[in-house]
Amino acid sequence: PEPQAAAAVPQAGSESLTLLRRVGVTDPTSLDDYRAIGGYAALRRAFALGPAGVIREVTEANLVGRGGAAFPTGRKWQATASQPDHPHYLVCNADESEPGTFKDRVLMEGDPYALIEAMTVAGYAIGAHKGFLYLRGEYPRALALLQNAIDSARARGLLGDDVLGQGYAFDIEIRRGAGAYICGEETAIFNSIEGYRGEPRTKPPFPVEKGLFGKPTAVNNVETLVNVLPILTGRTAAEETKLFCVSGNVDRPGVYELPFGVTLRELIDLAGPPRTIRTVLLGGAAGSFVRPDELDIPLTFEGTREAGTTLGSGVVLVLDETVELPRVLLRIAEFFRDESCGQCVPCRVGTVRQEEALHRIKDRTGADAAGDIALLREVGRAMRDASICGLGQTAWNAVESAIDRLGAYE
Ligand code: L3W
Ligand code: SF4
Repeated sequence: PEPQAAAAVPQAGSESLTLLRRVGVTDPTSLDDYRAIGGYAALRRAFALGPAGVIREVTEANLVGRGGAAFPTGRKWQATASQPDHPHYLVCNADESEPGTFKDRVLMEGDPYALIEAMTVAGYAIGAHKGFLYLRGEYPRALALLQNAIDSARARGLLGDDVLGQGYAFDIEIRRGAGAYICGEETAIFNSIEGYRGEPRTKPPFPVEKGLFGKPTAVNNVETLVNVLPILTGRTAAEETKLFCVSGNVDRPGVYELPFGVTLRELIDLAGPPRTIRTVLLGGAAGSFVRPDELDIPLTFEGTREAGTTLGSGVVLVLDETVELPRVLLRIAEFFRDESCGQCVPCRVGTVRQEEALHRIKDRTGADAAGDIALLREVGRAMRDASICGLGQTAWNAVESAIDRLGAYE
């Protein structure tokens, strides 16, 4: 066991864990250990069910994507599987780059075989024979562990021409990102794998129809895929969990696995809250700030949406009363300006204008705050309505929430 992995999971060893059950407890380099505690039972069950049966179970379990957008996984798989065009591809989006997000890293470093097994199940369900694992370039440890897992699985007939002797061929290739946040956007991943600049494509057509190399492709986040294993081995809907990445001013930062519906307050209490909470950034840089009197929000995709915020990729960044909000907002704006791929005007220009306005407000130079806030709203609306991809569409979310919910500049 790696102490590093255990530290990242404050609940390590707890009976209540499903997705993190093995993290910090078993040796991530040992296929034998993985199989000894239930590994590859889900793939065997998948072969017994057949592709349509797997998709049915995933659909009935109401699994939704864990990258932030919560799209139903069963629907995505069904749409890919039913395309007449071939080959079909599976892409695992492991380019975890959302600020404050580190759950996929913990899964990949602590339980790499689970992801390899889950990708094999997904590939089988959608009729793919090749899966690409698009990994964040700054995760060298995950790379080594995943490559070891792929190689040893292949050597034991769990990948390759005849997986588990079932006549199904599937293999996995790792591709590394090179440091660009935008390459986590699903269609930018396709361009990156194909050898082009990592720029998003317009949607539709959706990847399920025209994805990697123009072929039907299912793109799934790491946590989404890993959820398929307990679904196939009998987890009930009531036992479904979510990974939360808790950071900032708490005593025990790390990845927490909890049932959906736990409140923000309960989660922060587990992590050891500061004396006074000024705000919590929920959902990442593309998410929104919430007030200390809003901590009873239930952490479900619907609950957070109804409260006018988002669960996103599970970011919970806790900030105490010492936080300098204008500086945090400026940092977020710098991030989006840096990471915009520059392909479309609203985002390329809007992220620069947003940063400039936040600079002026912070330094109180140039126009007064009211004028700059009006400008921010106008630029924000243009980015949200007219950008090609999620980056530009959400680049104003956090700033808007700080102005409207927190009164950041009052
Ligand atoms: C078939 C349709 N497929 C939608 C598919 C689509 C995609 C998925 C979600 O991510 C989130 C945002 C932030 N037929 C379909 C269809 N799909 N309609 O469903 O699609 P979409 O467009 O709603 O979202 P998206 O662009 O995939 C946006 C989050 O991502 N984000 C950053 C995330 C960062 C991480 C990380 O670091 N791990 O996740 C930034 O915006 O929360 O909700 O597959 O093809 N009719
Ligand atoms: Fe690139 Fe931004 Fe346009 Fe997305 S919204 S395609 S990141 S310029």
